Amino acid sequence: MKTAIITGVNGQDGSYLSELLLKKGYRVVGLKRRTSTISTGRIDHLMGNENFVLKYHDLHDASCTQRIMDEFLPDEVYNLAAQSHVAVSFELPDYTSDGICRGTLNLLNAVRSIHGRKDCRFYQASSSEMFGDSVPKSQAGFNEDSPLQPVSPYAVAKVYAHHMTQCYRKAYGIHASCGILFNHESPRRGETFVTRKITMAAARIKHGLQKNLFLGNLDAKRDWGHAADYVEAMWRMLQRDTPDDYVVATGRTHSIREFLTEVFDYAGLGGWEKYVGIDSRLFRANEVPYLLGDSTKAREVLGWEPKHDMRSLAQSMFRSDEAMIRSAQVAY
Ligand code: NAP
Ligand code: G4F
Repeated sequence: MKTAIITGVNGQDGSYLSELLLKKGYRVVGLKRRTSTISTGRIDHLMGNENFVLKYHDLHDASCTQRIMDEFLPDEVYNLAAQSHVAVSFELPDYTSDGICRGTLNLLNAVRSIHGRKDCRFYQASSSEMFGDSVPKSQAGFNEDSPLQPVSPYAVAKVYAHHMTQCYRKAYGIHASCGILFNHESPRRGETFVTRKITMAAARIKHGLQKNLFLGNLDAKRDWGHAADYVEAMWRMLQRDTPDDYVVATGRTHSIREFLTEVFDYAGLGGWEKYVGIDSRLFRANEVPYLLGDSTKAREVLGWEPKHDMRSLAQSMFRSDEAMIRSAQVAY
């Protein structure tokens, strides 16, 4: 039985990746940080699985990282933990950078320390945010060779972790791969990311629980896929004989305005303009205006294909949020 360690196991991606690996017969050691309220909602359904182990860990604690690596001698490590909200990274630049940069380095050092004893493979959660405000040279979008031009503390830190992962691969022969994932969402997406904020608001407006929705920049464009599809690509990267870096994206981009239109029309609310206000406080100090990913390499080398597009994603997120409201109403 293979053992995989997942940092940030209770996050959106950690929960889908845990399900995937448990189905494949892995023992999953999920790492979560301590929080003052219970934050295991996305993984509660896995707690009874005898192959699922939950341990406390924090990106900022190198000794804990090393101890866990020595205890479990994993076959695969997926580094998904991060303060992952771009706007928040402008408010908390030290904390965000320290967790992503130091935390990734702590993990790479721990993997290196067991390298002779164990063929341990490493996955780094790199991000399309690293392309920043640059413009793709090809109409197909950004690929693995596109220049990185980060414009947020979060993205600058992700570039550091990305390059450090490549450095450890070259210097020490560690099987370390970076997935440059474009935005991926799901019904489990955090409530303060724009897609989930929109689907929750539409469901609540439809059921009389909310009147308005306030947003920032509606013109930015994102290449949105489904998180369940994207964790499959992470796993495939670590099954290759040689480590490498891969863009994972749908190859389609849409504005926030288009996502709003899709959700509010699907909800039967008509034009979103009746409900949505613009709040200047939600604009960012720097914006990433346009993201479109060219995942030709992942498709050809990994045999990976996304199953969802923006439309099916938006509709499934709205249905899930509406079902939650309906079940709460039944409970009352
Ligand atoms: P997410 O839902 O925000 O999950 C992040 C996880 O990291 C959570 O479990 C969080 O714990 C944990 N975490 C935060 N700070 C930590 C710390 N100091 N020590 C230990 N754990 C900590 O993010 P996601 O959407 O699943 O994304 C997974 C990874 O992929 C992240 O690294 C993100 O930056 C990257 N990424 C995401 C996307 C995307 O579109 N989703 C695209 C590209 C890259 P709490 O629940 O306690 O906060
Ligand atoms: O949903 P977002 O907060 O996602 P963002 O900034 O693209 O970052 C996500 O994707 C990255 C991959 O490219 C990940 F690395 C990162 O961890 C995260 O998962 O914002 C999307 C867009 C932005 O242009 C933002 O300005 O939506 C715009 N937006 C407009 N109004 C808003 C809002 N974003 C948020 N969060 N909240 C708003 O009210």
